[in-house]
Amino acid sequence: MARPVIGLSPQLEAQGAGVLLRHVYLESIEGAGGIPLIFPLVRDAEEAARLVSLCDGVIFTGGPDIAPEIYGEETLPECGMISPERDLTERRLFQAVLETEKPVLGICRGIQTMNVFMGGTLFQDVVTQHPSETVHSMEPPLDRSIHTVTVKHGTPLWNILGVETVGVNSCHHQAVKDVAPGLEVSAVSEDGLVEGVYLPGERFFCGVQWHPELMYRTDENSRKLFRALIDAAQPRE
Ligand SMILES: [Mn+2]
Repeated sequence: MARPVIGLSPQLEAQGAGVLLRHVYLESIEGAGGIPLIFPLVRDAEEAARLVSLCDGVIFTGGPDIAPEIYGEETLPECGMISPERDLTERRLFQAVLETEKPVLGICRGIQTMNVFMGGTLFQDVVTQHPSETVHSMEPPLDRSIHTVTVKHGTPLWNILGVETVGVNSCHHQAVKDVAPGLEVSAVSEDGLVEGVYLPGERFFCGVQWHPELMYRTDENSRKLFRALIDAAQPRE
């Protein structure tokens, strides 16, 4: 069987110095049997559609905060660094992905990308807007569980992981607030934050707030998630 190609949205270095991506994303895709391909900054819808057409699946990766104006909110002082170029690139890529049936996985910022570009909103700062005892911005090492999430029975995520409670890492200071129309919740943290979403239907469309790529080497649940993406992305003749 041909190995599926998985496109990844890039992290941008400050002041346009370059694009980069933590290597664990690539290792996780390769480990699960896929071929990773890092996207460039995308100039327009045509470029986005062409790039997506070259891939069998897409991952929206972690990164800085999404500009609150995109979901119609004033920027609070607690909002972090934003990247307008990345917001634009991912808006174009996400629109292109939505026009296909290709499998898509959103990781950390990626679940927020999915939610915002489908019409949802974010907590701009979890600590001030959703205070709790649960640590969502953990200190390194990041390849360990810091809180649990409850996986909703019967959701695609539950079908993939086969468990109702999973320990996850957590490196986010923002989170899904209002879930976008059309999206459904698949996982909730112990303090009630949305940590997983999906689009109902046959297609693999999964967002998670944690970082399975950072736990790929040590955590079977993380490997299951990447394998499920690669399975769904398998080119069909
Ligand atoms: Mn968390």
